[in-house]
Amino acid sequence: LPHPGPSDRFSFGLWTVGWQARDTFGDATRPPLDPVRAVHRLAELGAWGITFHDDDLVPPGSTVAEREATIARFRAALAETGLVVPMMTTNLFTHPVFKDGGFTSNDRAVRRYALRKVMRNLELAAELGAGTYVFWGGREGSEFEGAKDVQAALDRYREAIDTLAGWVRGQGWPIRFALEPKPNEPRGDILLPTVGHALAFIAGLEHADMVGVNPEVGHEQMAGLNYAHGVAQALWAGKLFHLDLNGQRSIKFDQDLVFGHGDLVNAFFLVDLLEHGAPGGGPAYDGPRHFDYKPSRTEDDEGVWDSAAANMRTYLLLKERAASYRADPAVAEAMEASGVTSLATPTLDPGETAADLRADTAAWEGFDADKAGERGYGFVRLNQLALEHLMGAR
Ligand code: GLT
Ligand code: MN
Ligand code: MN
Ligand code: MN
Repeated sequence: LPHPGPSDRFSFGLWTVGWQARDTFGDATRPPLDPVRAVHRLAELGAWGITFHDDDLVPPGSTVAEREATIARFRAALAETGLVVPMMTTNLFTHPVFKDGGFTSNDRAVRRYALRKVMRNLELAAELGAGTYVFWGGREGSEFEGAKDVQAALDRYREAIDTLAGWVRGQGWPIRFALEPKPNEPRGDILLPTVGHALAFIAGLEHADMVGVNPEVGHEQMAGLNYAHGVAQALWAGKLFHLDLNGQRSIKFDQDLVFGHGDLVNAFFLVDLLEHGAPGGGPAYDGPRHFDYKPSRTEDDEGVWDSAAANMRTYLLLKERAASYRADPAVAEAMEASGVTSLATPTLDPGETAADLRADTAAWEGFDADKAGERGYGFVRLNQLALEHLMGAR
C-alpha cells in the first residue's frame, strides 16, 4: 500500500481531527484535542500541512498574552515537525453574534465586527505564511425569503471581500482568497450556494484576480451536483485555488465522511482530473490536497487517527488507479472511439468565420443528420474500463 509523505501535500483542518463529535442531537463523544498533539500526530501519519480557523487555535476569550503564548507553542510544534500552514480561515459562525451572518448580517455593527475579526487573523496568516485564506459563509443566508434582501446582502458580501482583498494587496501579503460554497446547513439557504454561483460573484469583484473558489465534495453533492464537474469548471476558469476533500452519500445533511467513503466513482474521476488534467489537455491542479472531513461520532481517539490516515490512503490508491487508467492503451482507444479526445478540436477551422460556415454546404445541406444520429458513442464501454481500473481488475 502507498505511504503518504510531505511531497503528496496532504493537509487537514484542525477542526477535522479535533472535532469532538457534538451534533444537533447529542453531546461530544471525544475529549478536546490539543492542537500541538494534532500537529505531531498528523506529521507522523505523513501529512504536510495543517489549517485552522482563528478560534480553533486560540480559544475565544483568550487575553492578548494567552493568544501569543498559544501561537508560540503551536509554532514550536510546526518547527519541530516541519508541518506548514498552507491555509487559514475565520470562524464567523459559532458565536451567537453571527446568528444572522457576518459580512451580510442585517446588523451593521456585526458586519464591522466580522471584518475586524477576519483582519486580525489575516495578520497572523501573513506571519505564518498561509498562501490561501478561505471564506466559508455558513451563516450568510436566511430561513425566510422576507427576512433577507438578497441583493443588498450580495452588495455587502462584495463590499467585504473587496475591502479585505484591497487591504491584503496594500500590505503586500502573498495571500489569495478562496470562497467555499455550500447550499444549506446551518442556514436554511446559504448565499453563494454552489461553485457556479461563487464563480459568477467573483467575476464582479474589484480584485477578482486574487479570489478563487474552495469547493467541497459534500457541499456540491448535497445539492445533487457533480463535484468533478464543478472542479473542472473551476479549473477551466483558472479559479481552483484550494479544495476540501471528503465523502457524502446523496442529498442529505452534510456528512463530511472520509474521502472516497461517499461516491467512490466520482472520487476516482476527480483524482484523475486533479492529477492528470483533462483528457483534452486542460490543466491539472497543483495546490494542497486538503481534507475537510469529520471522524464519525462513533470513533474513539484511535479511530480519529485511523480515519485521518484513511483519507490519504484512499487518495493515493485512487491516484495509482487513475494512472493505470490513463496508461492503458484500451482506454486510449475507447476514448478515441467515443470522441472524448476529438472534443478538443475547435468546431471552426483556423480563421473560419460565421459567414464561411454559413456558406459551407457540407455542414448543413450535405450533412446527413439521420445517418450521424445512428452513431454509437461507446461511453458505457469506456466507463466499464474505468470501473475495472478502479476495482484493480486491470
Ligand atoms: C466548517 C464547514 C467547512 C468549512 C470550514 C471553513 S468550517 O466546518 O463545515 O466546510 O470548510 O470555515
Ligand atoms: Mn469545507
Ligand atoms: Mn462539509
Ligand atoms: Mn463541515
